[in-house]
Amino acid sequence: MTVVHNPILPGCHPDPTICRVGDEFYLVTSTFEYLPGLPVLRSRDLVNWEPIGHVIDRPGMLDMVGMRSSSGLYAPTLRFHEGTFYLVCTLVDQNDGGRGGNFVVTATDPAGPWSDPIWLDVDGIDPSIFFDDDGRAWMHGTRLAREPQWHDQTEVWLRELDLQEMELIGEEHILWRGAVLGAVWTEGPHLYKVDGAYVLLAAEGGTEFHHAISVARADAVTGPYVGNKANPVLTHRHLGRGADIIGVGHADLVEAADGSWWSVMLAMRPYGGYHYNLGRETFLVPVVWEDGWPVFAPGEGRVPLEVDVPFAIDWAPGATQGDSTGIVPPDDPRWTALRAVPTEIAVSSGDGWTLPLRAESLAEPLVPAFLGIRQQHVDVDVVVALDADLQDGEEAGLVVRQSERDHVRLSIVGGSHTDRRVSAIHRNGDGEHLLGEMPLACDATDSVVLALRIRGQAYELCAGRTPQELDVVAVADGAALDSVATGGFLGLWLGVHGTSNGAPTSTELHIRSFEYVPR
Ligand code: 6LW
Repeated sequence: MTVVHNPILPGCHPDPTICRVGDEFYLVTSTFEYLPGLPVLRSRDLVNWEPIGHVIDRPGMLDMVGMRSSSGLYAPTLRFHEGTFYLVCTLVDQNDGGRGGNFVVTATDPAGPWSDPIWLDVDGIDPSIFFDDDGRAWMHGTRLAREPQWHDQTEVWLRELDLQEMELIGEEHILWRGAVLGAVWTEGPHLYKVDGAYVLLAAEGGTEFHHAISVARADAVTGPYVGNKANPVLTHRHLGRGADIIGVGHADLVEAADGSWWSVMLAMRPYGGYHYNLGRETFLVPVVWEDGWPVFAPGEGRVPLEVDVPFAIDWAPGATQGDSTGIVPPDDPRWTALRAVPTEIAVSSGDGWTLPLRAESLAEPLVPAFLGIRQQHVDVDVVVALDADLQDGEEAGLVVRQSERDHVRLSIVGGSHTDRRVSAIHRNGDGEHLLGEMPLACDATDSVVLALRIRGQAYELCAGRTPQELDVVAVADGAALDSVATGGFLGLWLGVHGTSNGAPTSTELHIRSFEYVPR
């Protein structure tokens, strides 16, 4: 018996989907505007997860340029059928630029390569796919209800998917509009067949404080679906904003080889007030079936901080699970870029990267010169050694990123030797505010060390010549950066950026090393 600590995937890992093939479980989460997108993790025991690849991992698979933050890759569903992995997902363009939509990709090896996306002619989000005993594939998902009486409400639709032509066929069925009267945003639906009955799991209440999991059942896949009297079967909304875990919802179910059932779901851990800078994280919860209905966390009724997993050998979480400390080398799967894969904009070099500056800035929904990883710990130090021979008007440095509108930069600015300095800037939608500044008494080609000392909501921004001689330039308020404060769906990313602010440039930023040290 091994005790596993929740969340199993700390940091921004929302909308988990899981399936099992033989002895192995596979899990994928949403990644929005970050690429590579949709990380695939493998586990033999539900406890230790090894990153094996990404579904969206090569240039040209998707065009996300221009899609603003919290657009991009939303909730996926992963399933396996007769030798093929199927992943269905939505590319959301919040600017409504006419791009995106629901797509399916396939692979024989979940580590990749995955096929190019095949677009499906259906609107809405959160697609899922269910294979019936007779081999028929049924797609379902959520979208705004069409009938006026359901104005502003979502509904779960179902249609058959022709696996040969990869297109939706036959009649559409509306399965579900939520369990609780007045509840909003029925979403994240998943269908299963358990003991001969069709079981529909869906989230409702919205992916924030009122999030909840409900379940309905039918004798035919097309319905009618009848809700469980115990709905919502799992939520933390009644525990109040002071609870250690909130926002429980968007769950998927899996049966282990020993016949036990488990659920992965998203939830948040607020701290420093009602803020969750780490974003929506992935949690594991045991499930039993009683009278044909799933019971989540039986006997407890809430997401436990510790879960006993009888078949787990050992609890030895890896880097993706937040158990790594020190230099993050270029081949570490935690690295992401914005709307491009890291190797499209940077070249690995020793322990770090060479990142050519780009004219695009962090304020635009384009492809800026940015490389970053998720903040996975409440208390963490990030130390980077950089050098860049910057020209006037250029800047390069550390970033705490929520979005184009909301981020904090600690940038080296000033091309000429004499006014070279480090500026701490908070961009909060309406404008930029200088948090602090410090002169840099060194040659333009000398290395500079920039550091973040994050302790709860205090983000101390430091600079100096060596990690041993750092001065505090400013302290940023993390509570202004999480999605409670800013809107959107994301946790914070910590990274490095460089921009010429619109001018042509040939400047290269050398990231000698990027250290991430949980405290
Ligand atoms: C996702 C929706 C949700 O599509 O948030 O928690 C949205 N649920 O199902 C973005 O992650």
